[in-house]
Amino acid sequence: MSRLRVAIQKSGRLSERSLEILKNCGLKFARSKDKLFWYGQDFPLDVLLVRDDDIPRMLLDGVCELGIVGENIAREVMLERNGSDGMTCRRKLGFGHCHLSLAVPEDMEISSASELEGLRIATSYPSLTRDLLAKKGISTEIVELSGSVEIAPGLGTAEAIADLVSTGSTLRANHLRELEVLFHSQAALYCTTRSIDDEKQGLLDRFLSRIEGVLQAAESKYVMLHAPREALDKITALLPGVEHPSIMPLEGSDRIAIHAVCGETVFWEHLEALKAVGASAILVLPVEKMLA
Ligand code: PRT
Ligand code: ZN
Repeated sequence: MSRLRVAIQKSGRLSERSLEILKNCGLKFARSKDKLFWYGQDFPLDVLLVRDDDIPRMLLDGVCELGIVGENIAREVMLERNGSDGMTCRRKLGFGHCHLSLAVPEDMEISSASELEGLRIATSYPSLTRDLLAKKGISTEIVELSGSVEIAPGLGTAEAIADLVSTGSTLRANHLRELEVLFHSQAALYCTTRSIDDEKQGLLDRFLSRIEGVLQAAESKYVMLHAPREALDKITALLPGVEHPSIMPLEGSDRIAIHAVCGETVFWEHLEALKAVGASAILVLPVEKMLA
């Protein structure tokens, strides 16, 4: 019988959330002694726990059919391998947000990326940086470093850097200033584009539909409220991400009950606006599972 393989980061910023998504898909695993391979017990999907940098290459080499990795790394490897053949991004996952930014020493008198023309840029993302700068018509010398990129200007190995930033505190601690964001990144689910047999394809479709359900449920809220019948249109328009709510009459009242799954974040402002058009008894509940 066919089995699928998904590669996720073994230990690092993406590990916990990647595993949480798999567990929320209802998957249970038997862990191997070396903890690098987890066997899926009630769904034929096994997990490979590896360094994040290895995930795109494993997908491209056909070692696994699925992988959860930062778009920054996936794009870098895809460009290294001359394009995106072999893997495709199926779904952004809404965590691991960061951006690849150009940064320069605080005291460097420069206001735009174009002024970096001909200078040296240190980065761990040489292909991505070269590609993004080329798209802006800027040609620079790329100095590839595997880590501690932020110390390169201080050491004199480069005039500027292109590195991942989330809070900006690493840049500040190294007296660097963010000049321009080149690329926004988050964790994403990548899928092989190699042809797989029908049985595997069936498993893949089932898994993708579960993941979609998990992610949609995480983004959704179930809203229940009472309202005057004539306010139905206004209420529907105010419920974020809702087109067709369920309507129920209330015994012995001219008011109705409205239930709806809101596909977008429900803020206090939404509830206040609903109340202002006559809604009462408003309840907002989390959604645990969804299957379209
Ligand atoms: O061992 P392995 O190779 O698997 O892990 P790793 O150390 O290479 O990766 P890890 O766990 O640090 O990051 C995994 C992924 O998380 C990255 O590929 C990004 O997609 C995402 N991510 C999100 C980040 C950051 N935020 C981030 N801030 N990756 C790295 N950083 C680093 C950045 O390189 C810089 O050194 O954090 C520093 C900047 O952070 P701030 O908050 O000071 O701006
Ligand atoms: Zn890594």
